[in-house]
Amino acid sequence: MSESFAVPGIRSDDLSLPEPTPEHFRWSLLHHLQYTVGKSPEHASKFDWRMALSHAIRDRAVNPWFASTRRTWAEDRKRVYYLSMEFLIGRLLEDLAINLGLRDVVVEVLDGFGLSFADIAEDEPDAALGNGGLGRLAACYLESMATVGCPAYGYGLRYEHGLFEQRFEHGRQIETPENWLAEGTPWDFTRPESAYQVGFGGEVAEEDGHQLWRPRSRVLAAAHDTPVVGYGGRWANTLRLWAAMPNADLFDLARFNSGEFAAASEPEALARSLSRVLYPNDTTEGGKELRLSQEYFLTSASVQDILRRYLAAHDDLTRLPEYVAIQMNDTHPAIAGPELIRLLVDEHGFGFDAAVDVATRVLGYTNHTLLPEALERWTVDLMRKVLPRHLQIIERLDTQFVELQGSRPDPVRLIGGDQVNMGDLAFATSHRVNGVSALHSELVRKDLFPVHDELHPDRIVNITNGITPRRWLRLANPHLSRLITDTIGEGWETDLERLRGLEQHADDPAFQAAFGRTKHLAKEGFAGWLADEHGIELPTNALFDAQVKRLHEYKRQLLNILWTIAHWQRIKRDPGAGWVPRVKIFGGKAAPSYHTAKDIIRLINDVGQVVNNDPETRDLLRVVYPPNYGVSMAEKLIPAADLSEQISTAGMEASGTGNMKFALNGALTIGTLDGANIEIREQVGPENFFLFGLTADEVAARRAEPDHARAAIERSQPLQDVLQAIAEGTFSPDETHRYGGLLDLMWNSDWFLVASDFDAYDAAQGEVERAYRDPQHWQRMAILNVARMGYFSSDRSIREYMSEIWDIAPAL
Ligand code: 26V
Repeated sequence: MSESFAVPGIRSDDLSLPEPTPEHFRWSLLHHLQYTVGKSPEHASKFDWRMALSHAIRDRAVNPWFASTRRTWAEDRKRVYYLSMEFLIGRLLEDLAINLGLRDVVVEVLDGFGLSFADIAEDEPDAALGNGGLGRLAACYLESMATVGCPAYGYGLRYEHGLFEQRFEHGRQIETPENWLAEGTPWDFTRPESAYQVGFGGEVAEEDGHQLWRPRSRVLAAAHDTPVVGYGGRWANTLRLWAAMPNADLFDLARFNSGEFAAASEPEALARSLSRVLYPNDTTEGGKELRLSQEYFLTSASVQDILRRYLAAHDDLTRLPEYVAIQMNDTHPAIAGPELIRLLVDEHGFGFDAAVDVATRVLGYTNHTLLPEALERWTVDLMRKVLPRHLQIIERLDTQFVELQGSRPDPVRLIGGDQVNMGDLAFATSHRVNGVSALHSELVRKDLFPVHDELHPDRIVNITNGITPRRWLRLANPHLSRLITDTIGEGWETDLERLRGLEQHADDPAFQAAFGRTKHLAKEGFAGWLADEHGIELPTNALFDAQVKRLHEYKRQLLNILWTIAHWQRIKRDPGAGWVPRVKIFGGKAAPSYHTAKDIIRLINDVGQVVNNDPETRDLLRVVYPPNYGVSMAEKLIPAADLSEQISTAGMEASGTGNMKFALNGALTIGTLDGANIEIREQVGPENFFLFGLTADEVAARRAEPDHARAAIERSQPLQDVLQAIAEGTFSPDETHRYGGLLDLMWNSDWFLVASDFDAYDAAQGEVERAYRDPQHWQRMAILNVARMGYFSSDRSIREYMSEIWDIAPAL
């Protein structure tokens, strides 16, 4: 904490900027170019202009930000703190320009200089501080909290390196480090005064009846704040990211001066490693000390900051739940329960039970997956080594939890055998636990936490995920956005249910044609980008069929590529059968150590090699896999897609949010009854959705059948032909047995039921073909999809969190 030099009497309101007229904005841009970036217009590069422009726009975020913060303090409002190891933000320049209502002015001013806004925006690296769905959800929720006026802070880590970059070499995934901070970021404000010590290791001593934790080492958490401005600029919140900083005493100057440079810097490097890199796995491998340390680093700094802010205005910590809600994004910050209890007991004189009561009423936990391998568990030994005091607290919570279960023979344990179960811990220390779609929440109740649910029947609630329509429609799809506004007027951006107004135009041939033109423009945009960036030419008259998401067996990219092979074989057998030309688009990264997922990537690329170079089928079928899928690629691709592949094994995709982005942009879904697909289908109407596949119950039953894989393959001639072609090396002529591993999985285990669902998927793809041949029919279905997607705005999700979990009223 640094000493206050506050100057009373000068009010920040007096410093407000003049109206953002083109004249003023032009001045501001040139001013920042010259005095912030230090370049003259004659010598500026694209980067220089981007930095100047970002600063000119950021200036405009400051006043709403201050005003919101002041109001929250003045009205002593409850705040929500969203703790997440991931925030997959993407780019911010255009997002802020749109939300602040500056986009048109910016374009005009840049035009005046002969500069293109799109070009400059494209220069910004993505902030890829997340793996996939969970991280992107956190980013959408931040934006919605600012839009609906929910006083909130996002807390995360300021990773120096975000999610790795993906390249392909001979079809194989190669990972290279991501470096978004290399050129610096214009968005954040460094807050050296908001820094906290986070302790690790050491031991717990008893001192007159009290437990005292003496950590072995301490790392400094330094705050970096980015303003998050809601649509219309009426409210702004803070995303506070912690950077790990070595304490000054860690650097051994004497050693350095005597020439031992590396050794002198080692403890420093170790401290910094806490925020060095985002873990690229989206499932735990267990026993990773650095990962646990990162989680505690985020959690401890955030909880300290939260208590400091509360105590600046209050003194009674028993009333914390009236002013503070902490949401845990999955179990990654689940050490928040023990940490809060520790601070209340060890530093604020609470009794254990009173501390547990306060913590539980403050905390909420969102579960994002049922996959057993993704449920975090830490060994007791590791916990003792890194967080000995927290282990004591968890042990006591475990004892109480077992007592609560009375005489139950095989009680659920927070510590089972030699492992701490973070899901059970998060449940036990939260007043609400939510799943992220209706089906998922049901399975959380029945399969994951049945005993907890029996003990606390009101604790589990469902909050179906949502997406922000500002980024995923207004920003990503300007042509469709304009058509929507021209048709139903303004206001849909913050009241997405208004899209219903499009329903009445679904049968109007003129509107269908206009709608079709927006899709075509988006396809040309994506195709142009693909040609410029990757030298791949696409026929834009073809059906664009897209599956983009992390590579995972349960998401079944394998099913998609196997069907693609079957389709190719059929075209070759009967090239004149009037096939609908298709482009199969894949995108997504595999965890570096996930070998099966990497084999699937390679197979897709190998199939592309053969299919795209086959003169017989080239005009009818393409397979493209642009590398390094992320938020920015999604913004270009999703508006261009006709068909959205949401084909996970039923019961395994918690929700999905890509499914929502595609449907909102007028792609039709081919999908299983899984996650939010079920609710999307209900909303858009079953006749406007291509459904196939086993249900979650049927999946469980099928898995119990011995040899289900072999039996299913033997029932399907097309699938046999596909597997045989792969086995013969059709797609790997230089290495016939390259896919032996995948084939073995298909024949002998097939946990994800690719074979069992193959024929149903094939039939649904046949339906797609038939529907696409009738453009008016297709257009009508697509329009109805857009019109009925209002429910999936993240504003709706956030309002539900506010009323059902956080008990916060909107400030707007
Ligand atoms: C786990 C771990 C474990 C350690 C290494 C890093 C890491 C990163 C992420 C995860 C959990 C992944 C869970 C996840 O992303 N779930 C997705 O959440 C989306 C938002 O709710 C949802 O739409 C997807 O269906 C779900 O898969």
